[in-house]
Amino acid sequence: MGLTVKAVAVISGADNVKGFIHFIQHTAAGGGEGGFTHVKGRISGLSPGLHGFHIHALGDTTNGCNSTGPHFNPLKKDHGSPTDEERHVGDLGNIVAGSDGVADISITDRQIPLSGQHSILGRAVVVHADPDDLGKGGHELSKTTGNAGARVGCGVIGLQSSV
Ligand SMILES: [Cu+2]
Ligand SMILES: [Zn+2]
Repeated sequence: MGLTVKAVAVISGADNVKGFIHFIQHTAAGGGEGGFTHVKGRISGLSPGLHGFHIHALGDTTNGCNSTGPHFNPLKKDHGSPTDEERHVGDLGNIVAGSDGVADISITDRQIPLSGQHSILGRAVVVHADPDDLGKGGHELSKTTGNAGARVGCGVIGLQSSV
């Protein structure tokens, strides 16, 4: 079993959007290929339905979620779905809020480590007003943002005790 690193983001934003997102990195034994990060949490205060969900490049919330920069994209690729070869590192697809406005989140991804060159620590996780079209909507923003609309909630990803 490899090392574990933990982080957390406290989500806040427009209206009543709030929640917690936990990140647990499972490093492959020996530190090589095969590690993954489990993203788990709950966000409330959303409109029912799909909401784009991404890691943005900056942990700067001085102007709310608008100052968190673009999607984290160290490999200079186009926007896509988390399962696409062509995707931003920060592309985590959509989360789904129920009729009560609550989204329960559980995502496993191999491109968002909490250590090393492409670490997401100190960056922001952002939830959007609209669905992410995963790069396939044919809109002028599809290949950069998935045309997911306003940033309704966000939080900076900070290191958490791994004990
Ligand atoms: Cu986003
Ligand atoms: Zn993207």
